[in-house]
Amino acid sequence: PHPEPPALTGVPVVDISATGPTRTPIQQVMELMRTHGPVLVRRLHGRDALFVADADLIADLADEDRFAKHIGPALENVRAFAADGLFTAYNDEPNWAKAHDILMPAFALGSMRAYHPVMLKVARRLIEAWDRSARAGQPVNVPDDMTRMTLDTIGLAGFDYDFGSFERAEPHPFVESMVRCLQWSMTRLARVPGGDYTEADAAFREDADFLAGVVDEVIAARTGTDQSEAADLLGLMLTARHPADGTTLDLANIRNQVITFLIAGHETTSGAMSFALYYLAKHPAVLRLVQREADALWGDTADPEPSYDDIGRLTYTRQVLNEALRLWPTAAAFSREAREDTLLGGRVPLRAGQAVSVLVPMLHRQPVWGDNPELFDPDRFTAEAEAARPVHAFKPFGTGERACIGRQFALHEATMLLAMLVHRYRLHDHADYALDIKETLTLKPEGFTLTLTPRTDADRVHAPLPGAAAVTAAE
Ligand code: FDE
Repeated sequence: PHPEPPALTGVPVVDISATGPTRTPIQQVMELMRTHGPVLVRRLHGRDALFVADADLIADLADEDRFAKHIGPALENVRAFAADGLFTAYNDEPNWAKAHDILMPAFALGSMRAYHPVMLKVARRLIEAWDRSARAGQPVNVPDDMTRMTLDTIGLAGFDYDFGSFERAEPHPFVESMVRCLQWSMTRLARVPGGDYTEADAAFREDADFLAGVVDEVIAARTGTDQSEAADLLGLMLTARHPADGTTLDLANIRNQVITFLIAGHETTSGAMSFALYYLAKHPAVLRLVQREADALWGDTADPEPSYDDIGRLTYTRQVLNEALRLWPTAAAFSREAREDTLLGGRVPLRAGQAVSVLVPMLHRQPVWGDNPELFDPDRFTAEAEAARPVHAFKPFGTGERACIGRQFALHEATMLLAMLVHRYRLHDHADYALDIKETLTLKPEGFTLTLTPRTDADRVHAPLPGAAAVTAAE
């Protein structure tokens, strides 16, 4: 219950009550911005939401002294099943800082060394499944399989729990419930006053209870044995004491964190890998460059054993992922609030606590990205290009102290898998796939399938990388 915001002079107000929100609210606001510009108020049944994509305003919102994370209506809805987990905790809820301090070390870059073997093991499950499809000449459903891979990875790396997703024809029931919970959170935003939603709410309750039940099983599999010391996230949560007061996280909060990591750790990452594969399938010249990078590391080895250090060497593959995350940041919006009454960017008046939503895909299409922002071009992420760009122009992982804790985890997992896939397969866009983006709070290319054939030694590039050649020439 914040005071009425002041009238936003000069900011267009777009009332969408007549058409209503679509099933793709992010893409809807993107369209509104293409017409009305990168700062607008979306009005729905008298409720106003301020959206921004302007690079200068977002640089201002990144100022932690004046702005903080805002738990908007969407995250309030997610709180109905993730409560005070890291993603949905209020800034001043004591469990946020406590869990953040306890879990940060587990997500530092160096910790990825510990997760690497598990990530590799799950990558191989996916490859086994894709080999079978390739032999049978069957297409693979990219987002479905990426979701299997990321769920198994976060389950095993985080909690030593095996969802066994590749042994199932349909997604794990946990995923189906989770997707419905996220959908409920999203569609609840579009409710009409006076509507009857008892059925939807009852179905949601059932799904939320199911999620909690699975998580309790995960936790029970651990407690009672003496593996609680295990060096994964769950082990850490069960045993690590906060440096300041020596207490551990309580069990209710641990359950919320496990749900949070399972949600945050897999839909976003699988979407990112799916978009990256989509762009590779559509851009053969880029695909050849990623293949060349993988070939330079692993040559003709049919089953390479990527090392932890190899992943750091896959710089072009990482650029491809970044460029996919630029065009389709899978966590497409996040919200900030003013700590005190202020003028955003010196021009938009905001009251303390008032929300501003950052529409990341449109930030990533602003003029700082050049005059052809729709073009997929991984060279936007060379070290030089990045150094030349304002730091706050790229925000796929949010901003400030509430930014994504899982960033290194996601990037390590995704970079390794992409490189392994392009090293192993030729990708065929057999259905001439037209991008169709599904929104379940996160984004993914719905119905994107590929057919695969194994690459042979003759397909592999035996020439040195262009960078290496340039160094030799300079010497
Ligand atoms: C977080 C995050 C974010 C922020 C949000 C706001 O602000 O509201 C973002 C934007 C993100 N995240 C994004 C992303 C993307 C991708 C790919 C990812 N992400 C991934 C991941 C993985 C994992 C495990 C994760 N992720 C997790 C997470 C968490 C826990 C969080 C919360 C933090 C705090 O503290 O708050 C996040 N993430 Fe992420």
